[in-house]
Amino acid sequence: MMDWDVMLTPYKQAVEELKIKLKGIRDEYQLSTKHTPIEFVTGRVKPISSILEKAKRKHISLNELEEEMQDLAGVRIMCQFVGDIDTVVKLITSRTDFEIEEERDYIKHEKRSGYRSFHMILRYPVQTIEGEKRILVELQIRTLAMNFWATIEHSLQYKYSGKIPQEIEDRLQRAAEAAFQLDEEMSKIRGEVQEAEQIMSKQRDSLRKR
Ligand code: 0O2
Repeated sequence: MMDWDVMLTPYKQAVEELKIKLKGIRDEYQLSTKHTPIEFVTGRVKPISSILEKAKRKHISLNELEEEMQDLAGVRIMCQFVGDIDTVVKLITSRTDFEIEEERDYIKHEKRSGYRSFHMILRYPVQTIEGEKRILVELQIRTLAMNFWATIEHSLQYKYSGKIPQEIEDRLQRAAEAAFQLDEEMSKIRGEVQEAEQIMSKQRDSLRKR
């Protein structure tokens, strides 16, 4: 018999530790004058019912769960702009407290559903009373617009038990395109505002020098 509490304890620990570390990055940015690439962070350990459902669907046996189900521990970072995702990926890559096992770029290569997000599989060391345990954690990095779409699509998947009617699926794909356009427009607006600010600050500097 699987003791879920014992098995999932290091995963809970990893999620809590990573949430604190990532919120720490956000706090550091907020104290500086720089734009914060992390808007907010969430995390969860996969509920047992979802683990069992996914194991069945993907033919994963319970004894290979820890290596084969890479999202038992899941942490999500939300960003304001698409460009922030790159900044976060670079920050994560430069860290020395875990390793990166895999990257999946569903932003460049969006899923058929319309899903967009950047996934990183981390090998994270948890200190347990039995010694160090190096577990897998799935980190999802996405914009607020990507998160809005994914959250609603996910709850519809649940509502329709994974069999969303074709007409709704088509509309969700169009909604994903609208979310993409929204991200593009927000980045453009931000770029133009920054440009205008730079021009104004240069003008102020030259007026001061006169
Ligand atoms: P949860 O906890 O309910 O979110 P698969 O599960 O077969 O799609 P795989 O190999 O496990 O794929 O890895 P993948 O696709 O890199 O990551 C799986 C997780 O990404 C999912 O977890 C979702 O959180 C998210 N995701 C992937 N595709 C979609 C999608 O089309 N729509 C939404 N809303 N989210 C997606 P789970 O397993 O669904 O678990």
